[in-house]
Amino acid sequence: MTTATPATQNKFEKLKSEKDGLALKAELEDFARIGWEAMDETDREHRLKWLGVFFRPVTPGKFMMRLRAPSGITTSDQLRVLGDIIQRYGDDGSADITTRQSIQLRGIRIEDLPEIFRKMAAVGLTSMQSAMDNVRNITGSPVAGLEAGELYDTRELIQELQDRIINKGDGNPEFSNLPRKFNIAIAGCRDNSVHAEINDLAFVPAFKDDVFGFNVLVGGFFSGKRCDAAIPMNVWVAPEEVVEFSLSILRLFRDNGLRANRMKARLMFLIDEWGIEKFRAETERVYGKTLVAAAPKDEIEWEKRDHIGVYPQKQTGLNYVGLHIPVGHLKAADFFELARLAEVYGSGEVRFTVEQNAIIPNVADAKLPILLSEPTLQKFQVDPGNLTRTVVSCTGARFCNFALIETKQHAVSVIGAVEAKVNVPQPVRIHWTGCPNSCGQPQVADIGLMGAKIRKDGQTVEAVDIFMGGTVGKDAKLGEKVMKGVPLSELDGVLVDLLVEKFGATATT
Ligand code: SRM
Ligand code: SF4
Repeated sequence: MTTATPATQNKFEKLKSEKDGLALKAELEDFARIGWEAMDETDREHRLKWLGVFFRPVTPGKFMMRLRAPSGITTSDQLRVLGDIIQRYGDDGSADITTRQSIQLRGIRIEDLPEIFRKMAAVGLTSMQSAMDNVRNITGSPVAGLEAGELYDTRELIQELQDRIINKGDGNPEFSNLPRKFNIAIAGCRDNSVHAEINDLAFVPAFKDDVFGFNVLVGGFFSGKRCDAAIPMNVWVAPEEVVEFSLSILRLFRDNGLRANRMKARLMFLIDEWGIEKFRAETERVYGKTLVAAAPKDEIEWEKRDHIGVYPQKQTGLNYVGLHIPVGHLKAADFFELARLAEVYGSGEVRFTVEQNAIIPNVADAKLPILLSEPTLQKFQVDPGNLTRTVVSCTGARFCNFALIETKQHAVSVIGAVEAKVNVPQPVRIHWTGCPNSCGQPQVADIGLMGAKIRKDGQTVEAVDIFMGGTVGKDAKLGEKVMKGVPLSELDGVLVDLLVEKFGATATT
């Protein structure tokens, strides 16, 4: 492992070398007993994240918990447990669907953690290694196994890879000290529903000599200082090789990734230093098998879909129903209601998307009209307006101390105001992110809004930088900053103008 000498270690390398975050698993009962204020500060503010538990400086004592939901899949039993966990916190208890198809819970009290972990384990939920220098939720098509046009059902592959990385939720010290966070996506669909290009390691469907497999992309990432799309590695792997191949890349990154400067510790910086040829050769060495060259073309050939609405499945007589969840925000009652709908109308499963929405699969034709007439579908709509349906937003200032602006509430109010002023002929994807870390992925949006602070009339005010030109699906491309420092108070007017000029919007009468 390339480690800096203690004198040159940054704060995070130091805290990792002093004690593995996974060690906190054995200390939860103690923390519950002594309370958050008496905890060691480094354990509380950093190492707890190895268990997926985040101290929130904005709401001290009310922790956030980031779960894992491979391919975004959950069951009604799991949703009820999640609702139950946050319900006891009243107004403090809430949750959000994340831009990696997972769920974050809010309001968590440290004294409840042992019981929360027991309840989650009983229904197969885990938050293990979902943050800090670990592998994040592995994304996959949210309609894997459901849609006729898919090339490969990636669900088992993604679950198996997660199980190996985090030892089925028990935690795995083999992968608990990476140089930095690591994102993996596996696409078996034709529309790149996972945003392959913004992951450190991505698999996209490709046929090699008529055999199905995946071309491999590496190094995609966003950060406050640099954003890059993933680049082809010139490797093709068969489905049965994906897990071992991924573990080899993780081992290579763990042992060789740059660690001195956290701003330069993502996988792309190692690729920069070595060049892609050496990176490939070193992967081959760790993998222990000759790597096959990439297939000449991949099979991503559709526009990216948002999965909102009613769609027939490949299983005759069944449909999946995509519900729009405004900015992905959920309360306890919403979890209970989603669980009920999934059980009454579907197969008890609910899936989450990277657009922070929910899908109820396996709804029989005969049950569709009754589901569509449920009052909840007024709130979680199947046919929202062309702007509302595509809004994505990161957490923002309400809970995130990096945020330069509040995001989710502004997203709802600004987009509502704009939608009242113009008719937009097609969906326009608008992504909000509270700071340059880009958790809300403004670079993949038609219009990306990144929080900023500016001086106006002698006052500091909330503003956004505007990104445009992000394309998704086939030939995905990152958008770029086109305007700086638009005050939030002027944003709806600026958006109306952009929508009219660039997206064919017309004024409502
Ligand atoms: Fe993120 C840090 C929230 C997806 C890039 N991100 C954070 C922290 C943990 C900062 C903090 O401690 O407050 C945020 C927690 C706020 C909170 O209370 O919720 C946070 N990131 C999120 C989520 C919840 C945004 C959302 O509303 O959906 C997403 C959780 C995904 C998940 O389920 O694991 C989330 N973050 C992303 C993405 C998008 C993606 O993965 O597709 C990115 C850009 C892609 C990437 O990572 O390459 C992203 N987050 C960052 C970064 C910049 C990373 C870097 O290399 O510098 C940070 C800052 C850091 O890690 O130092 C960050
Ligand atoms: Fe927080 Fe910034 Fe990420 Fe938004 S983009 S969740 S404000 S770190």
